[in-house]
Amino acid sequence: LTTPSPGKPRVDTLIDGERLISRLRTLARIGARADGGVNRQALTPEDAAARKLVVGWAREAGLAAETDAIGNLYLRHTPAGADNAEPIVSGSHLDSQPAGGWLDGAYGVIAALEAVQSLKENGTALSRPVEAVAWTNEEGSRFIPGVMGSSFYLDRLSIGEIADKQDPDGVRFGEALGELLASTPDLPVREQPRPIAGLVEAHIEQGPILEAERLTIGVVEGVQGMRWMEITVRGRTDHAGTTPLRQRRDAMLAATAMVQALADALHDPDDIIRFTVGRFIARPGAPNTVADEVTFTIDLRHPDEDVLERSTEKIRRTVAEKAGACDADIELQESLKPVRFDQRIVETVASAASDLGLPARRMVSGAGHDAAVLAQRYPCGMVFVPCHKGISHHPSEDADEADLIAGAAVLAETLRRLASD
Ligand code: HGY
Ligand code: MN
Ligand code: MN
Repeated sequence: LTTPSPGKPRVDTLIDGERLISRLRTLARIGARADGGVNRQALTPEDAAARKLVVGWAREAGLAAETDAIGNLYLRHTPAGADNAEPIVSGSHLDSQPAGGWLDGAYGVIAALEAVQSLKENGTALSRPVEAVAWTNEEGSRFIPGVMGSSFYLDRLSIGEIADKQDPDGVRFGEALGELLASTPDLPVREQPRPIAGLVEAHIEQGPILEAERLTIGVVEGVQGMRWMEITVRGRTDHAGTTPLRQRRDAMLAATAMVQALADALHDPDDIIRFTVGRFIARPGAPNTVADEVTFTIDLRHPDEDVLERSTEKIRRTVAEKAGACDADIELQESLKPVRFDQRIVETVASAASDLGLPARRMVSGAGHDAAVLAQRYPCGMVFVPCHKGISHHPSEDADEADLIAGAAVLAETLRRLASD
């Protein structure tokens, strides 16, 4: 896999690959599904168990562990004399999709822990602290929106404004957060987010490019833009047997007509626009009662902000046109502009991969990440590794152990270079 030249860094000396894989396998057991996937949704007891496991490993490694008001984890190594320098940070998320895999998010947290711990154990000379982070609720699959922990860190979101958000079972975010924080009573809570010098996130590609080109490392130059909306269609319940169709205000027929019309309106022959309706809930949900309320989600993605803006206008027009006798409204729940990562960090990732003798290419991320949030204010970058058939957000998500180890070594070498300036 690697053809390091003499005097160059080596994958097997930068990190402990066995420890990385062993921790990933142990973590995957928390929220394990019978089909081999993972269901460890944000702020569930499984999420709390994962946080405690990671904090335990960090403390065993002698790292300083802290949390904050939204449950982000900060696991820091401060070299002698570097106390007042802003840290170089690396991390991702521990929460998963309901039918997710063992690597989305978890890989970035465990690779960051491995990199920070190895830099400490190797006694690497650094002029900055290095810190591994786990951001709360990146996925947004249980509590909308996603990237909550990283957004809170940047003051893009306050806990007060989301405390009453409910999950599909009606559980309040504020209540679930209280239980999560109570699960680690001995963790110091940071009152204020602290500035950082830069951030690098490791992640599986969640797409097919690296595997198809038989490459080991993706040097990520940016992340495409993303918007989440919730459409609510309101009609009237009626008896399914006695109510003539001409008198109905059928929210189900209006909403299904909208979804098809939206797919047609946003059709992109170049297949760059990503339009997804992932959740569609009809109430009251009785077979013999006309639905009076349907809510459905839209996940819209594209690398160009103007296209996102024009597509959002098309969505507004189409929803209004197809509402018929019903009322319809659109709530914009999340909006992340396309991001170009910091050139210096991108070049550092590229040269670390090259010095480690790893085949790599530059690319843009189709998936969203916490690094795209942090990049609104701080220099950021990402390291990708291939995943099998590009599959993610699916129980069969998987990757080669050698690639996972190589990606963590590139991360460690990148952090070393950025924290040695
Ligand atoms: O939705 C995303 O792109 C990320 O995987 N949560
Ligand atoms: Mn992820
Ligand atoms: Mn994900």
